[in-house]
Amino acid sequence: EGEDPWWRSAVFYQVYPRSFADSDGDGVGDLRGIIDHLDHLADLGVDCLWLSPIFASPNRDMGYDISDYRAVMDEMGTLADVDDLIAACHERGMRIILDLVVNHTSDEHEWFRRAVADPDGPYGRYYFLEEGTEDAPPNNWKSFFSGPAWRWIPEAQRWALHLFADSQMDLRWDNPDVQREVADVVQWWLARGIDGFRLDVINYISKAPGLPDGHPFVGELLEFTGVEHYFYGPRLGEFLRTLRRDGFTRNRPPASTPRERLADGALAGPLPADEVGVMVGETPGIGVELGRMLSARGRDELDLTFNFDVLEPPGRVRWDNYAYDPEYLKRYWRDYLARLGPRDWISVFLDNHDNPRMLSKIGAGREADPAVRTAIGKLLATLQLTMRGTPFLFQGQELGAVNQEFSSLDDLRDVESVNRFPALLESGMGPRAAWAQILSGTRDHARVPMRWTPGGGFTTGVPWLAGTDEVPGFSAAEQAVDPDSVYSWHRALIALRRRHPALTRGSLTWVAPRRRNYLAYVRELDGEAFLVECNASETTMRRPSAAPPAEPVLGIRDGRRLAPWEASVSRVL
Ligand code: TEU
Repeated sequence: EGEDPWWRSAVFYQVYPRSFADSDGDGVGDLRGIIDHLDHLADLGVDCLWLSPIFASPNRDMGYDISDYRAVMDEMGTLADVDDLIAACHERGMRIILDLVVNHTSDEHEWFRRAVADPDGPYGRYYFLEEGTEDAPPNNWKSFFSGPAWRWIPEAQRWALHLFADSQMDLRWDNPDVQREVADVVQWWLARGIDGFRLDVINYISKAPGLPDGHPFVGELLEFTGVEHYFYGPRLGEFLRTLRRDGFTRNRPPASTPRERLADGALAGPLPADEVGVMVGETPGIGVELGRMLSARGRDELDLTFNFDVLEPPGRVRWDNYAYDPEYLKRYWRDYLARLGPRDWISVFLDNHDNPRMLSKIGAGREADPAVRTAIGKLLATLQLTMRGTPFLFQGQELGAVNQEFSSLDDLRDVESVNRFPALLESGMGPRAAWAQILSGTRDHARVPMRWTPGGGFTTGVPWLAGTDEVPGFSAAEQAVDPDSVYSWHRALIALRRRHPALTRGSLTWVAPRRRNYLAYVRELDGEAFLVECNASETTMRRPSAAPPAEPVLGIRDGRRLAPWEASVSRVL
């Protein structure tokens, strides 16, 4: 692999299993459903699937609250189904990674039950079980899902830390037993044949010793109080290196520190051949510099990170209703590419299961016109699949999926939204303003079932969460046979990437970056160059003279103008 590990040129595709395909009519997506639809993904050209959690879970946070890391969630199938899915992926030349949620476990995990039963015993040290009295939590940290980050556990007469829902108990990583348990889970799954893990909120696992109070935030960022004490904790790098060595490496190499390997001259060389699992970090809030450090070659921490700054321009939060300015996309990408070194790499994403659809944020209502919706869907695909970095598509992006028209809280299932609405009312906000926030930001926009057929096709039963989008033309069945669809565009782009390494490994040079709403760059490698050109606006644009002469490969190319929302890839002459 060396300088060019497989995941650098791969296209990843995130499956949200609960909402992908339901094979048995219980309204919840399952592993058989994924297997039945693998050809959709193979046909699209996907290289690696990432499955959101499929492990046993009471589903307070839809699988991000795991009660057994070695068992499959009842509604989703069995271990034998996972084995079949792994085999079915590998048969098609695809890889598969799972979601490792180990900042916390469900309060129904055996470890937590034992901890509560005997807080002074060995399992008591798996969690943050702090002594105290019921009226005074150990510090002022807030939970991301509203309220304090502490829950009083009467049976144990202790406080338990939970950065997320009050049933998601934070694990104590400074306990070597916890590190060993997690490494064992990783080894167990690698032995079953998976190709790595996406590691949930992995930058939160090292908490500042003594758990000091956070400096309080005000207003919208209230839920972040305490974040400075765990978002890049003092032992984070060490925990990750240990996890890589004991979990992700099949044949444990002789212990050596990065410094020793540097002395060996090994840092400049290929990664050890026994490295088996890719480590994709979900890393909220780390920014470019820390992200770069966490995934730097030879530091042996993460392989890829997610930088969430792309999701909202400064001054905006997910709960705001606003039109996302595509100029910001350009500014964001220019800025981070300028700060990454030639050996650095990052993941490139626009959608996931925690956010409203980027297509709708940019469309800001204009995507109600199916032609505009298609055009913006193609434009975003063009940028994401030709940007420098590893693209992570989220299910539905290839179909031009948009936000939903939920009408009340009863339509929603996400714990974050369900908790947040009453918390906003309690803070003095009126019900209308509170609902407007939820409607802008709810994670359920992205979690509605895939539209396989015009009528749905996700389940024969009642879906666990209902989608409201019924616009004709945007189901998988319709798009697969339409050469002008968002799906066909994705497929053509991915095929092009495969054939031309300039689009993956090539250099990237911006063209006329100061031209507003014009997002264009040249990707070049070994004498082959492609021009990517987008008009991210609803008005016709004159083509800048700085664009090099080129012939279109994907899309049409009028010599003088770019149509509204037009995107194209051309070969530079
Ligand atoms: O998300 C972590 C995270 O920081 C956020 O995206 C979070 O969901 C929200 O934006 C806070 O306001 C990961 C998972 O992707 C998410 O689904 C889980 O709920 C969360 O961790 C807890 O496991």
